[in-house]
Amino acid sequence: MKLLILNPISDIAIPGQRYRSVISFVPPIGIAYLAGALIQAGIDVDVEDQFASGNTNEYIADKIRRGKYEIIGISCLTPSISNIRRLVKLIREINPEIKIVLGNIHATVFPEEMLKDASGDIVVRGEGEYAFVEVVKAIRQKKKLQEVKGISFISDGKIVHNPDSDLTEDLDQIPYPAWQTFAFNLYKRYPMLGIYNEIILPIQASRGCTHSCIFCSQNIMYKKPRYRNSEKVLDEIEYMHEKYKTRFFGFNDAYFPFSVEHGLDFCKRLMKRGLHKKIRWITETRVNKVSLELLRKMRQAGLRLIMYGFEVGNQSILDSIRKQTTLKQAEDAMSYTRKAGVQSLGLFMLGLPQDTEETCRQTIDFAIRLSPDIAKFNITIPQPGSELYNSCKDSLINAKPEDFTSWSDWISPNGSIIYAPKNITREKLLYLQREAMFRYYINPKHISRLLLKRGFHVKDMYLGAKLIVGKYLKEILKFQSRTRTA
Ligand code: B12
Repeated sequence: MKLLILNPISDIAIPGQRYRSVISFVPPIGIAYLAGALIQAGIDVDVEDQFASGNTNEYIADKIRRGKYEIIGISCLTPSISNIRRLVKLIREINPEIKIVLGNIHATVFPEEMLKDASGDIVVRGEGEYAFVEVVKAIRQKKKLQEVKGISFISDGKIVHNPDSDLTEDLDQIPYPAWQTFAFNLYKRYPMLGIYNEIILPIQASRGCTHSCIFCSQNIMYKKPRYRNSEKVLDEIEYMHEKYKTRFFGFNDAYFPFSVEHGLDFCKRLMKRGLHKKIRWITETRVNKVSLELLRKMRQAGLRLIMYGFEVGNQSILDSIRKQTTLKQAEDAMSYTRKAGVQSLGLFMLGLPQDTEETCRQTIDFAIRLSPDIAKFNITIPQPGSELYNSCKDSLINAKPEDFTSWSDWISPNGSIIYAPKNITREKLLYLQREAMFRYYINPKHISRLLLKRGFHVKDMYLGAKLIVGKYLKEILKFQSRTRTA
C-alpha cells in the first residue's frame, strides 16, 4: 500500500508571484512526524511539499499516475484551500478509487466543509500521527471507520464525527520525524538570517501553549501543553546531526525554552554533550521567559537567533489580546539580548481589534525603540481556529481562502486586506504597515548595523531595500496624495 502526503501550495506562493522571492521555506515537521509514524507501521510513504517545490498541479498529477498511490493525505492550511479543491478534483479524475485523507488546522476547524465542498473522504482532526495510521490500517483491512477515533467521514451520505483521539501524553513516544522523505535542497535559503546553502531542521520540544492569545489558533490543535524530556530532545538533535550533517536547528514550539530554569538546564546538558561545538539553533520565546544569564548561556550553547512576539507597543492593547506580558518585559528582554550578543527578530502586529491609527504608530515607535535586528510587521489575519476569527467571522463571510494569506510584507493576491478593526480603514492599515517597514528599515543606523553585524548578502539587502523603497514608498506617497486631495 503506497501513500503520498501532499503539502499544497497557496495561490499567492505559485512560482512567478513576487511573494515567492521573499519566503524562506521550512520543511513541515507535522508531515515529517506523520511519515515517521506511518513508516514505523510498515507503510511506504512519499512526501510532496508543493509549497516549497513550487511544482505544478500537473506535475503532481503525473507523480500520482506514476506512483500508483492508494491513499493521498493532504495538509490543509486555510490559504491553500482553493488549490486543495483543484487537487482533489484532479485526483478523482486520475483514479476515483484513491482515498483522500485531509488533515491539519483548516480541516480540523471545518471538517464538514472539507468533506462536502472539497470532497475529501476522511478528515483527521487535530494531531494526526496515530489517527492517520489507524485510518490506513482500517482502509487496508476494510475495517469500519466508525472504530477510528479522531476522524470525520461520510457514511451513507451522512457526515459522521467519531470521538476525538486520545491525546498523546508522552511526546517522546512519537517516532522521530522522517526527514528522509523530504528533498532537503528545497530548504536552503534564509536571507533574513544570512544563512545560505544550509537547511534549518525543525525540532519540537513541546506541543500546545500555556497561554491563549486571541489571534492564535494553536490550542484548537494541541489542546493541552505537553513537554518532552530535554535529554530526548538532545538525542534527536544529535541523531539528526549525525544522520543528515545538519548544523542548524529551529525550535518550532509555541515558545522555547519553557522557563529560565529549564533553559539553563537544557543548555548545560547540550554543552555537556559538546553539541555547542557542532550545531547552531534558533528559537522563538516570550519576553517574560528570559534573563541576561539565560541568554548568555544560550549563546554559549549555540543559539543563533531568538524571535520574540512583541506584538504591540501599547499596554492596554497587549492586555486586550491576552498576551500576558508587559512593555517593560519587552524592553528588558531586548536589552539582555543585545548584551548577550544574540541576533534577534521581533514580531509585531498591526490592526488588532482595539487598535487605532495612534496605537499602531505606538507599535512602530516601540519597534524602533526596541530595535531588534529584524522586525516583521504583520497585518492581523483572523485565522480560523482563533478566538479572533470566531469573534469576527460574520464580517469575513465573503473572504476567499487565499485572502487568509498573511506574510509580514504581503497581503492577499487581490490586494485587499481581509480584516481591519473598527477604528481604522483597510487602506490606512496597509499604509501603516508600509510606513512601519519604511521607517524601520530605511534608517541609516539600522542599515549600518545590518551591514556590520552579520553575513547578509548585499544582494538580498538590495532586494529588501528595493522592495521597501520601490514598492512601499510609492504606495505611501500615493496614499498621501490621495488623502491630501480627498
Ligand atoms: C512552522 C510553521 C510554518 C512553516 C512550515 C509549514 C508547515 N506546513 O508546517 C512555514 C514557515 C513554511 C510556514 C508557512 C506558512 N504558514 Co505557517 N506555521 C508554522 C507554525 C509556527 C508551526 C506548525 C508546526 O510545525 N506545528 C507542529 C506540527 C507537529 O503540527 P502540525 O503541523 O499541525 O501537524 C500535525 C497536525 O496538524 C496533523 N496534520 C498536519 N498535516 C496533516 C496532513 C494529513 C493528511 C493528516 C492526516 C494530518 C495532518 O498531524 C500533524 C502531526 O500531529 C504554525 C503556528 C503553530 N505554532 O502552530 C504556523 C501556521 C500553521 N502557519 C500558518 C500559515 C497561514 C502559513 C502560511 C499560509 C503563511 C503564508 N502566508 O503563506 C504558509 C503556508 C505554508 C504551507 N502551505 O506549508 C497558520 C495556519 C492558519 C490556518 N488556519 O491555516 C499558522 C497556524 C500560524 C497562524 N498564523 O495562525 N508555516
